[in-house]
Amino acid sequence: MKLERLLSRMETLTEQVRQERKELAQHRELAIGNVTVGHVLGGMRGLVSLLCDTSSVLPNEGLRIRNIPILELVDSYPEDVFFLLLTGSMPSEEEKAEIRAAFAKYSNVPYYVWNTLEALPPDTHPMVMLSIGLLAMERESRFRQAYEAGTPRQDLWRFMLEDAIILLSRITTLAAGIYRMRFAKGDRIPPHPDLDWGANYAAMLGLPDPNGEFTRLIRMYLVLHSDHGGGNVSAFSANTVGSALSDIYYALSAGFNGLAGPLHGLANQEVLRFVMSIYDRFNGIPSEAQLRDLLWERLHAGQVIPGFGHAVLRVTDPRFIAFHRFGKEHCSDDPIFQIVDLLYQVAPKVLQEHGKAKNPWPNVDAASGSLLYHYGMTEYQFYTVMFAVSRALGISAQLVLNRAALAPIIRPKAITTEKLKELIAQAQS
Ligand code: CMX
Repeated sequence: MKLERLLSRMETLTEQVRQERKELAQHRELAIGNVTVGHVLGGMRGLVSLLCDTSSVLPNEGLRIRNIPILELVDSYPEDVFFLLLTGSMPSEEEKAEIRAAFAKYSNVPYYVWNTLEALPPDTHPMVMLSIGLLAMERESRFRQAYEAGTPRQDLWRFMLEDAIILLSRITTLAAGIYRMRFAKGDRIPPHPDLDWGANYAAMLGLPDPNGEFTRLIRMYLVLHSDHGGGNVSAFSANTVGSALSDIYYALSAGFNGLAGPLHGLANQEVLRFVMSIYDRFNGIPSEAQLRDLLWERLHAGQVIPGFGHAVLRVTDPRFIAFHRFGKEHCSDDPIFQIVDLLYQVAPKVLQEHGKAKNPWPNVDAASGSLLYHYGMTEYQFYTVMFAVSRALGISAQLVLNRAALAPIIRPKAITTEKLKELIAQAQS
């Protein structure tokens, strides 16, 4: 694998990170927060207990990748953002060429993966196909082979990086192949070695793109979804699996299985299903009052408003802002986008009045699907695969960095209800 420039950057970075961790470890007794009963009952929400340097999510601002606000990266190429996630700086022109070539080099998916996927029942969810496709390729993991050959722990990050590049190189081919197979779009379109990662993906999906707008959307989509800190379900699950020295195929598949949940990545599918149901019910675009009544109806029925709210964010998600701007510019006449736009105006007010959600503002999933739909990707069961392909960038970078830092196995301690009651009684007496 010809990655001399990236490898040399990573060698320096690895030394730095290990030195930094050693210095931090000298303060291991310093408390940075309290664990409360609320944390134990509330899915650890707000409990600071993970280290993640690829990106951070600021409640009042949103995502920063290596401290760069995400809105400053919307025109970047996703493979350059992978380089940024991994190393902390944008690649030079030479480094860009190197990473682009590496992402193109391994883009052919082995035949046995297609055979495995073709054997599945035709109504299998595309996320299941993606997860199975990745696991089927696990036999090729260079990391596992290196581990079995007795490679010292200090050097394993190199093999995690090789696996990451091969996997990223292939995942767009795999995802596009799943799209065409699952939704009867015709033969698979082979990867084109001269195209950048995003353009290649757009081309392999095979949707019409006469003026390159869809390709631009895909590149932006891949960047916007690339990472979101370390505590979200998919990143946390993948890193937990990776911390047991499972290779990237096991780890990413685990993370994606979490992404497939409706409270996480599947929300973009749910948003489109919801928007389409609004369109069908009103035979077009509802009035503001009609939409407000419908949202209340949903809340009274104990259902969430998909695409709104967030576990960390307390403002409109900047990723939503980027998609919304793109929609305003390119699809403002599309009724599906118009309903998304109307929801943006009405839903926050309803959620505020309802008073439960801590964040009434739209998240990334509120607009992304309507844009894919506009360009002909009407099969919304596929949308979480789009999300997963993008998130593979950030999670892979996190997995490589955790191996470079020699991060230990993740093993929090659980407590029984009985013990919790005992502690509460003690505190009260
Ligand atoms: N509609 C209705 N109720 C909502 C809501 C929404 N969009 N968002 C939050 N609430 C409710 C919660 O269900 C919770 O109710 P209970 O107290 O009855 O359990 C209450 O408000 C408080 O929740 P919260 O602290 O504001 O939010 P959480 O951290 O518990 O959950 C999230 C965050 C994203 C799961 C939630 O906002 C939600 O379900 N949103 C809709 C689904 C969605 O868009 N998910 C995509 C998130 C982005 C991603 O991770 O990919």
